[in-house]
Parts: sequence; structure tokens; C-alpha cells
Amino acid sequence: GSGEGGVEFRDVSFTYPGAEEPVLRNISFKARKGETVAIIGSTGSGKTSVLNLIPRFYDVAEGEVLVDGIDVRRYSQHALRAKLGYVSQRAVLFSGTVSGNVAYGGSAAPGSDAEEGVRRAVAIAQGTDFVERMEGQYEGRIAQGGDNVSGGQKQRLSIARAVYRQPDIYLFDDSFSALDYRTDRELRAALRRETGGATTIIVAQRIGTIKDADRILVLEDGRIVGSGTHEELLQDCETYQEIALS
Ligand code: DCP
Ligand code: MG
Repeated sequence: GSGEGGVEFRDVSFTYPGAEEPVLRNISFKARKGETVAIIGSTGSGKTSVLNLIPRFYDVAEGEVLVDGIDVRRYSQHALRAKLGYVSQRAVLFSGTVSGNVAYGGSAAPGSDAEEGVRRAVAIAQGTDFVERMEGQYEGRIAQGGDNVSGGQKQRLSIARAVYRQPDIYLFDDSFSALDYRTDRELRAALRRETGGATTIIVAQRIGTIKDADRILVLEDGRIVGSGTHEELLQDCETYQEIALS
């Protein structure tokens, strides 16, 4: 879509309903329109929790989460989610066709504009080769849970689903983990090339995936312990050095 695409956290602390301890403490950062901000940190450090606050899977009690400069609580659910392309940590496919999965249940009949959009999204997600090798291709069947495709293929189809919607803001939660390095790199290059000014927040475990981000946030125990470019963090963030050298 068109329009703006900034995300900002202002001193956000967050406790899961029923929990005693906050999982996020005093998180502040900005992803300006067109920027890529990466979040890295050990398992359980709070990366998914940060992303989940943007589409309002949960609401913050302290601080503010803003999209396009407006508190997310002031959007209708529909308006907010229309701006966001969220790819969850576990790729979710349902039983149906490849097209149906990418167009999210919308119909993408052969020859329609929607089908063109599906092909384009699959191409950006580096899925063309495997989809075109499948029996039935774009009309090929995906089993319940995507049991007949590999982990990396599932990830690519769930990325294609986000691309299809042409969001202003991409939220990738470890969405490249099952891809080989080359596919990972080519997919991110295609996204940058084809999605123009989209803002991207990308959670990852692998340095290669986030190295070229405009800014990297290092999360530890729900706090930001480092923020900067790859080179800056290698210089002055011990946690980052540990991750980078491991
Ligand atoms: N947590 C919770 N309730 C939930 C989800 C998570 O209490 N519904 C807790 C578990 C962790 C902490 O919050 O202690 C942070 O969880 P995240 O899922 O945000 O952690 P990461 O995404 O960083 O971990 P991973 O790398 O394993 O995905
Ligand atoms: Mg996570």
C-alpha cells in the first residue's frame, strides 16, 4: 500500500496477563519509513514479545507503541492490520491450494489479477522454482499444516502471503531461519528491490540475516542492551560480540 510506515516504541514495559515479572522493560526505538531494524538476542529474551505488541496481540500497560506516529490503540483492528505484514515465528499453512494460502483464503483464480499478485509474491519470496515443480503448481494442494512442504518452503509461502498484501511495514519473526544463506540473501534483496519504501523489522538468530540492517537492537532479558549498526555493535556491545563470534 501507499502511505507512511514508521514504527516507534516509547519507553514500553510489558507484562503478560497473569505473569508477575515484566518480559519487556523500557524498550524505546524507532524504525523510520523504509528502514530495516533488526532484533537479535538469545531465546526467551523477548524478541517475539516486542513484535506482538505492534499488531496489538497484546496491549502495553506502560509506554506507547506508535505506527505512523499514532498510538496503535487508536486504530481499528482492521486499519492497523492492513498496514502490517506479519510473518509469525511458526509458519502457518492451511489445507488448500498454494494460491489460496498466499492470497490468504481470497480467491486467486487462474488468469485473474489476484493470480498475478500471487505469482509476484511467490517470486519475491524465492518460491517460484519449487512451486512450479509441484504437481498443479499454483493450484497445487497444500496439506493441513503444510505437511507436504519443507520447513523452508513453508517459510517462503508465509513470507509470500505477507508480500501479497503489500503492507507498509513488514514484521518478520525469525522468518528466514530455515532458509539456506543464499536464499535468505536473495529473498531479502528481492524484498528491498520490489517493495520500495516498506519498513522492515526483522527478528533473527543469525548475524548474516541482520548484518546489513540500518540498526540492530540487542535484547537481553527484556531490555535493550545494545543498539547500532553491525560494526558499531562489534565494537562496543559484549552481548553482540558473543552472538557474532559464536
Ligand atoms: N512468555 C510468556 N507468555 C507468553 C509468551 C512468552 O510468559 N505468552 C515469556 C517467555 C519468555 C519471555 O516471555 O520468558 C520472552 O518470550 P519471547 O517469546 O518474546 O522470547 P523470544 O522470541 O526472544 O525467544 P525465541 O528466540 O525462543 O523465539
Ligand atoms: Mg520468538
